[in-house]
Amino acid sequence: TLSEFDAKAAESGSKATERFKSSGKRAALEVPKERVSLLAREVLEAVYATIRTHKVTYDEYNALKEWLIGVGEDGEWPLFLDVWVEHVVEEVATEDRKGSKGTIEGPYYVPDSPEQPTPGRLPRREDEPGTELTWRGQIRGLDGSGLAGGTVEIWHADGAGFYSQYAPGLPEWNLRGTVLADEDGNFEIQTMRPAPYQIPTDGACGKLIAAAGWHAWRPAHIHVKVSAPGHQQITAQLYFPGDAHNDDDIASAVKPELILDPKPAADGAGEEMVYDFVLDPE
Ligand code: MBD
Ligand code: FE
Repeated sequence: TLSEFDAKAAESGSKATERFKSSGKRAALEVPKERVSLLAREVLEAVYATIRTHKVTYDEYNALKEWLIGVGEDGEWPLFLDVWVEHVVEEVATEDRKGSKGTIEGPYYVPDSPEQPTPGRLPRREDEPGTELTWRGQIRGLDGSGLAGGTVEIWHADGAGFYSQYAPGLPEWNLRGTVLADEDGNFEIQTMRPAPYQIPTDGACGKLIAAAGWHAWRPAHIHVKVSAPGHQQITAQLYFPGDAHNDDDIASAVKPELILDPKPAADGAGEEMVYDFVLDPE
């Protein structure tokens, strides 16, 4: 039977699918015929090699067919791709970057979150559970100078592991906001420490995880998109030291440079941390 958590989590897949379809991302590029042919052929050759090496049976082929149908029915293509494929796309896309490390975007970004002044606070419920977290940082260029006009879009799960707009019952912009940095690139934002995140266990991705004997966890993380005029945007996630899943993230998205160093807040309320971003020029 499904726990309340699983039942809620299952909705997130179809929402992520609908959002991707209306995001315009897919229409951004017409992939040339030669490129499609090359890539499709190589992926298929890798599948043939696996079938031959491991003598895949008809029963296994039909299990795969059923499972792939289920990924679509459950709306979990964004989840599947972002958990098991995006990290390599991100690695290749950013290999020439000289500034700060980034990592995958994942399936739960929502553009145009409400703007927050600095110092500011992410939108949240009055009784938002968890530990207060204050993040101070600066957006700089490669030469070390603070960048004017910068923004930090932030989104993260709540203390129970739920993302607003993907789990029911949360205010629309809960724990999502766009922080406006000052003219020197400095920003300060208050939020709550997120919980570790378990990907939905009741959909096709969960079935794969259970059938393979894997776990479904991502370490607690804060998503960000850092921008400044004339500079390349960085998409990243920030992690907390000591999380049990920093070393075995199901989405393979943790990098040592992205692990925070939070300290008890000087004024006594929760924790505080400093984390800066260095952006490459466009
Ligand atoms: C998440 O919160 C996430 O960040 C990723 C990459 C995949 C599933 C859920
Ligand atoms: Fe996430």
